[in-house]
Amino acid sequence: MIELTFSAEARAARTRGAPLVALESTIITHGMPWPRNVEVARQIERDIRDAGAVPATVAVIEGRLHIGLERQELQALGRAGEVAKLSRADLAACLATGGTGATTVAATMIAARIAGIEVFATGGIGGVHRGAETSFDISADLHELAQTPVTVVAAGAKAILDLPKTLEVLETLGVPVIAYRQDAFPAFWSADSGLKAPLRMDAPETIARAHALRRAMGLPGGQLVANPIPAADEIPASTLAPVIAAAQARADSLGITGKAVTPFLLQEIFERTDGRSLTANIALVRNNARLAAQIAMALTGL
Ligand code: PSU
Ligand code: MN
Repeated sequence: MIELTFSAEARAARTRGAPLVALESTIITHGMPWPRNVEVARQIERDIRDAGAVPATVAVIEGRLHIGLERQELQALGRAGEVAKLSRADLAACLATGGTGATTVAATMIAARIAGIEVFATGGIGGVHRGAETSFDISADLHELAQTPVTVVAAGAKAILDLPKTLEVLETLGVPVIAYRQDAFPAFWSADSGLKAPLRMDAPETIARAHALRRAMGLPGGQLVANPIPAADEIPASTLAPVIAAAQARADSLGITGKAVTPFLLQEIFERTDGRSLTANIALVRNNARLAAQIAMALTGL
């Protein structure tokens, strides 16, 4: 059996049956620059506490799967330069070799399931990349949503992706895609991708009920809650479109492939928007953390 290392806070929450929200660590190590990344990670944890739930940031440290990080562990992870990016394929290998790594959406969902945590907040999930018809680059996050019963709150899929194809794959895999309080599927830095989301819900309690019903029916897989970025923080899609196209062209010309693609594109967009993409990214993750806390609380009330 796998031995989990709980933070003191997460362990106490489990003991008293308090609502927990899992958080990923790849956005700390590969999505944001030091030292801002650690400040933001702590802020997100505070947002979850302020909303009435308990945060559990997931990572692998020296071969141990951590559910919740102590202050100094989070600090060390955010500061370390070369940390592995762990998805479904890498998680067990990293544990077996005593390695250290940050968990993606897919790997965090796996860890959350093992730890009995049903709700998880992040920025944006991975999806089908542009040009996937030749590169075959489809994030393992989508397959994880199809098999692991965790409700993931994200601001849609990152706008660097091919969003229509991402929605098609989610539909094929039978993943409920639920837009929160709007009809449109959000596009990470913008609230509206121009695509309609397959489902819409307006209350955390409804999302919690749907989650519980899937569990009662024995359905594998989770739900994707697509929570739009608050209007005040959004970057219009028209501003971003040329930036994303230029970043993608650069990635293509440099021959970037595999798990390097997403971090490369995010860094390019950060530079090309003078950091505005990061400000928006932080706002949307905080917004997702608050909603995830509400869903987790609603679930414990059921
Ligand atoms: N969102 C961000 N920054 C990130 C990611 C998401 O703002 O770094 C990470 C998440 O961990 C997500 C991963 O699971 O990118 C997807 O990577 P890939 O496309 O290689 O599956
Ligand atoms: Mn990929």
